[in-house]
Amino acid sequence: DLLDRPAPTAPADLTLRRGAARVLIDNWTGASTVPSRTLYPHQWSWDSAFVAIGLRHLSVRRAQRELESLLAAQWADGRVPHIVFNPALPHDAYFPSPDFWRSSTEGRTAGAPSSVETSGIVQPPVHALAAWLVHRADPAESRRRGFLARVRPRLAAWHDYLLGRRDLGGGGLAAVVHPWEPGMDNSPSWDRALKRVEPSPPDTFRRADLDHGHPADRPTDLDYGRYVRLATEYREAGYDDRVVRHRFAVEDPAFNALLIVSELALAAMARELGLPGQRHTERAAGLTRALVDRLWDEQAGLFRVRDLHTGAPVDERTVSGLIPLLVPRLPEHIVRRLHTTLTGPRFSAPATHLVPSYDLTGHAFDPTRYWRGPAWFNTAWLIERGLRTHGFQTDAERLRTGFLTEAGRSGFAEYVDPATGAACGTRHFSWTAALTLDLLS
Ligand code: 9YW
Repeated sequence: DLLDRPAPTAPADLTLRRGAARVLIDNWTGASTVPSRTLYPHQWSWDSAFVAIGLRHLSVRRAQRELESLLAAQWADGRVPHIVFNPALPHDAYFPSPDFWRSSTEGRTAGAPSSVETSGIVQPPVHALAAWLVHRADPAESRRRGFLARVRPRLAAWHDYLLGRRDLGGGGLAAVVHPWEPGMDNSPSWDRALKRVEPSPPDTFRRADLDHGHPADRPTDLDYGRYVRLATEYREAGYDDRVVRHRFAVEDPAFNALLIVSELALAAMARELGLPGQRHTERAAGLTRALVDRLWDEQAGLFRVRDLHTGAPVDERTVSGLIPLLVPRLPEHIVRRLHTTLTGPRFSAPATHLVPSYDLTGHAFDPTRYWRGPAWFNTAWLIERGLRTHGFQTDAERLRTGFLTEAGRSGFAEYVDPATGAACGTRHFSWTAALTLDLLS
């Protein structure tokens, strides 16, 4: 089964395992896991998917709950919101807060739930992959609780939303409409498109992230002004994709690669449930063709973001362009080129063996500022899986070892300097811990 990684051979590190489990226990709220008690105190969408992938090694029940609680906040149009707010927290615990998004009132036409407050944008679709891996961890328990039967229709509606309302380019890929959606907020890939956006004045919002994060590790005030403007415009259009003219609209390689792998997971779920799954296999094939046709850059040796306003590829090299290595049926020459790029001077960091979020030789490279250079653990996990999918066992093993070393040394940091492993962002970060557990298992 291509969706499963073979069991690693190295002996598990008990101290690391205990440390990682401690993070997940501390960050569990009763129905889901917060990415960080301080910096991100609510439920985040793709974080929950990565967390479930790790939690399944501690408690399959909790891993199921993690995904079920997120999916319970799904909108009627199929979107899975990027944040589900904890009503017990004060509004200034995080910005933008529920009174900024106003989902239950402003999102009514788009089908936002009335019983819970959420954001109005989305994050990468890792969820079906996560649900399938959670099922596989204990199929008997999953069947007993009817886990797949309950989550599968919601996951299918989620993908329908992405491939329906969000195919803004009309080429068969899902578009993202806010830099928070691909999960890589301040990636240099968005810089040019964001120049078209007039920032909201700084005195119209208060950045709660700076109460807990170092300004040099975080996006700038100018970035935030633009994030706020785009989210405000979406809200003012009722989050209705049929009405709004998205000022920012791009096709992101990682987002779409995750959609492909998650479509394959839906096909596997359908088979398991004795339902027809052909639709999902065909979709995965169509998406793979569209990904290659629209985003592959032969000369650069990686996938590029496409800006739907200019119709042109964005001239930046980021980790997002390497993540499609995850896709099982990628043309062989593309697999080879991706491997060369990954092991070449732009993306190989010999001291940590991790993968920087941005080209080490690029004009905007910054080793500590969020998605403009630091190495993240979720992207390392995805690339490790991609390397295994295509038989690069030695490279995968090196990345796995680097991951485990740096995750432990950094106290499960949010991200690290790729050259030194120095911890950046918050510590005790959930997906770093969860994916550590997964790579140890
Ligand atoms: C923010 C929670 C989220 C991640 C994103 C990451 C960051 C939120 O934190 O975004 O405040 O900027 O970029 O990928 O899901 O961990």
